Amino acid sequence: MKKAAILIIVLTSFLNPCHAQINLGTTILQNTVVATNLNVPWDMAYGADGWIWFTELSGNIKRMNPDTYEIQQVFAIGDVALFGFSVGLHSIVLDPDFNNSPYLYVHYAYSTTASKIVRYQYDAVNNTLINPTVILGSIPAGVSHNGSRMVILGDKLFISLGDTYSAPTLAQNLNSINGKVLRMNLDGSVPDDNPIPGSYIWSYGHRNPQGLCYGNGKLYSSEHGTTTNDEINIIEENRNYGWNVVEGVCNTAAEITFCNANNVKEPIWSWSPSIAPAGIDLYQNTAIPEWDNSLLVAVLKNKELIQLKLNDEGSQIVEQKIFLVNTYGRLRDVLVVPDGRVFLCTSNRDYTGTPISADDRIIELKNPEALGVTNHTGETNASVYPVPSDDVLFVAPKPGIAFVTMTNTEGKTVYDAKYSDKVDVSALSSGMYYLQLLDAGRNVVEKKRILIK
Ligand SMILES: [Ca+2]
Ligand SMILES: [Ca+2]
Ligand SMILES: [Ca+2]
Repeated sequence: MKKAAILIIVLTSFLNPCHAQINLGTTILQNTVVATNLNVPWDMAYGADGWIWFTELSGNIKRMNPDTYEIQQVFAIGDVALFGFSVGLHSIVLDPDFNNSPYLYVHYAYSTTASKIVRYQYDAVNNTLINPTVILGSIPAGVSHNGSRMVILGDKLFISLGDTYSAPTLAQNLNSINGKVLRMNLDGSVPDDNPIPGSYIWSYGHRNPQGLCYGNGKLYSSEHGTTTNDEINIIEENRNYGWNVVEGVCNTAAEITFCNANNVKEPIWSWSPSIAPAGIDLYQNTAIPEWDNSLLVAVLKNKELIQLKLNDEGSQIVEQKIFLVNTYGRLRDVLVVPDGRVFLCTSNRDYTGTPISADDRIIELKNPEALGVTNHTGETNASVYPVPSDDVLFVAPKPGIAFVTMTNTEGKTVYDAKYSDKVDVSALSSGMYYLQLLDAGRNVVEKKRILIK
């Protein structure tokens, strides 16, 4: 082999992002491309069935086994409209009790002027989706700024919707559902206890919120600004988030007047110039200790992953760190799975991306040293196991641990007892929980997100 050829091979393998790492100081994360040749994966959601479900812009609904990385095409939606700045099939969310209540919800455009939220039932026998039911139809859509992310809390579905791009004043119009975060019952009806009687509106004054996640008792959202003032917000009931009058914080004379008159809620973080933040997720796991209690943000325009470290209450951002700049291209979504691994999806085949031949991709980030992370041979060195569990959870003894507590995703304590190596979880409904190990003074020593089957 010629020297030049060897040099090219050496350089290629050196530059190959498949083997990239992120050095966090103590923890060294291993990055692995685990899926290739996808077409604008838009939203990823972890299911109680243990699979990572995701959408592709053109209408595909797929799921990936997070241990073997096998991908299954579950369904293709037939009436997705593809137009504008990458409008098509957007968000997906699964019923938290998916194993007993096998429903999922998707949001997509079905014409160049309208989108809808459709519920499907999962047919596990045939591994397909059946019984589509329109939960909310005729949502005005634009060539851009259609949101969207969804979160289910208890028996309520939240969705973030944009201002449709061409009509920014809709965000302040309480007769329009655009530029809003909506809250609805799972059958699409308006909850009796919404702030405006008969209206889906939960919060308003949003431009294009493309990120939504829940934790710390809070609903967090990312939002695209104009050329400045991309935002991270904490979504509160019946609050005005300013757009199209206020951008970022209330700091000009006109903004201050408007903010005082309209009880405007300012962002907890903003970026200027804009970076185009998309999907977000909350990292609450000791598998990557440096990231514990942080928002992770997938960034499109600046092609990076951002960590926003939160204070203990989750009410403020205390530090920003930026990773993977120009490593995988545009990032559309980020997903934290219960064992503490993080998955990213690229958006390089969208209207403005510059794809490589392997695009689009899903990338796994993991701490190989972490407890509780199953390795590729299927062995586990977990301190809490089995995960998922449906009966008894074993908690390995650890010095100084006096109490074990568990809370559900809404922050309600469902288990609180003196330490024992066995926690009976048979009475808990399936879904995501936080398990905390406390010392004698009830200080949290370790916290894990776990899944009950
Ligand atoms: Ca997601
Ligand atoms: Ca705002
Ligand atoms: Ca401002």
